[in-house]
Amino acid sequence: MMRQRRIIPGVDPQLLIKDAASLMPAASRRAFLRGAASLGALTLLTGCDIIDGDTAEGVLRKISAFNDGAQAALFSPTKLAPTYPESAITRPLPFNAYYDEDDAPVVDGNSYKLEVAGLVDNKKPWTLAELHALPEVSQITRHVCVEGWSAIGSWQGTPLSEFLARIGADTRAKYVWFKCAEGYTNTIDMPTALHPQTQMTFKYDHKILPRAYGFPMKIRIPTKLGFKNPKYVVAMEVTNTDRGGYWENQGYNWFSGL
Ligand SMILES: Nc1nc2c(c(=O)[nH]1)N[C@H]1C(S)=C(S)[C@@H](COP(=O)(O)O)O[C@H]1N2
Ligand SMILES: [Mo]
Repeated sequence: MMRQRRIIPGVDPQLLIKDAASLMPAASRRAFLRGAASLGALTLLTGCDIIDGDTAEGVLRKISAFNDGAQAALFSPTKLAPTYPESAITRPLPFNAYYDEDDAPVVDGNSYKLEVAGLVDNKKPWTLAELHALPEVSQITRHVCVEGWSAIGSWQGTPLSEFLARIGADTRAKYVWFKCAEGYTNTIDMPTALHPQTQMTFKYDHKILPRAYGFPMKIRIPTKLGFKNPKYVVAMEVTNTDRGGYWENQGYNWFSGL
């Protein structure tokens, strides 16, 4: 069970999801049910935080007012996730993990080395100074947690595709697997790894990534639910073997796209 459970009081999330799906236009419904038919995905679809004062009826009303084309696009693996202006950033961005914030790993940036393994030409580990010298891009996107909350944040780093090119990764491989300082793990598919918005992130809101958000490095994937965004990443492996992940191994939908 995740640490925070935020649902509409008195409402069974599974029933709400079922009702919401039945109201969706056909194309959106198929994509929704194929992907993460979760409170998190509903949150993104309704464009509001369904835990913040919304009623089940309100959510269902918004769903029934959908524009089919626009909503179907949200689930496409090739489309870009929506981006937002600075003024839309949620302050503060919530912390989330399977433990309390005080128990978040403390990684020493001076001795940190990112281990690189698997189907790559160059397995040399990367120091933080070397990683910080990579070209920087920025995104303001919505982070959607499967538990039914979302928040808009500002992340800076280098496209993961850029890093994979530099280490000579075999991009015909099926997966990239990540290992985190406290033991959390996560596998993503290669198309997601190469998606233009998938970012190897070193900064939050233009400042060095705070401990809460994954210092020294996290993978930011705005097209995936929050749990597919590993924080405190210490190793990555390019592989043809699906090694699963912390939540995936406990039954969460593997793809978990938005
Ligand atoms: N290493 C690690 N990464 C993790 C988690 C975790 O427990 N450990 N939790 C995931 C979940 S469920 C969410 S919603 C996001 C929260 O990221 P944030 O604290 O930056 O908002 O981190 C994801 N990545
Ligand atoms: Mo999450």
